[in-house]
Amino acid sequence: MEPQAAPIDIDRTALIILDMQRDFLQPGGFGESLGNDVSKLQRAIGPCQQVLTAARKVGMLIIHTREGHLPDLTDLHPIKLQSPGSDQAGVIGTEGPLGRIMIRGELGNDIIPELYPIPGEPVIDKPGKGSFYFTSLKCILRARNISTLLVCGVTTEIGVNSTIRAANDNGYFCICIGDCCASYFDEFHDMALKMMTAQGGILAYVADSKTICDSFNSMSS
Ligand code: C5J
Repeated sequence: MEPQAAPIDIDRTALIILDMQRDFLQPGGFGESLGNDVSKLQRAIGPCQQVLTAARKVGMLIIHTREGHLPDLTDLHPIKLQSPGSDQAGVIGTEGPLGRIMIRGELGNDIIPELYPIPGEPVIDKPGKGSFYFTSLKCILRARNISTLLVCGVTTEIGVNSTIRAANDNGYFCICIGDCCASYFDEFHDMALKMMTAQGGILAYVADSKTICDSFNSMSS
């Protein structure tokens, strides 16, 4: 773990698996519509599955998120829809092979089968990149007295980074599970992790899935 080892208190820790949706990970979704190579995100699936299985075994709070919008687009602000000059201009809400892009209830908006939530695991639908923006996340964390977040998912530099920055400002200690995150851009993934751990872990600590699983497994054995 970087910058140093930190103990994990299962009762006060939540695992957040961020936006592991078809829209980002599979052909025909939002990510590909922006010209990205979605195969670059596949590498996070296996490690996420291992952490998810180990977290379920120790009974930790597990939260899944999905980025998406209401079918009538009333929660989509014009900046996000149009982003003047960006590749994403006008894409959200249009029909694609996985249904309407980034719209709640559509196939593409849902979580990939490999990491599908089971009953009892909260699923947070969020209109923004970060997980605190207009969601009930803080409420759920407070109700369970959570102080530490294990964060993983896609993409490292956008959804994961936005969530960790807001979590840090809200007083949560974050550990990002590096190999459970992925980006369409290798250099952004690497730099996003570096930015978190710089200056003694100014935003978060970073660990790999093996370290996290070993720590869970030692608790459950
Ligand atoms: C993006 C995200 N990349 N959750 N969202 O638009 O990373």
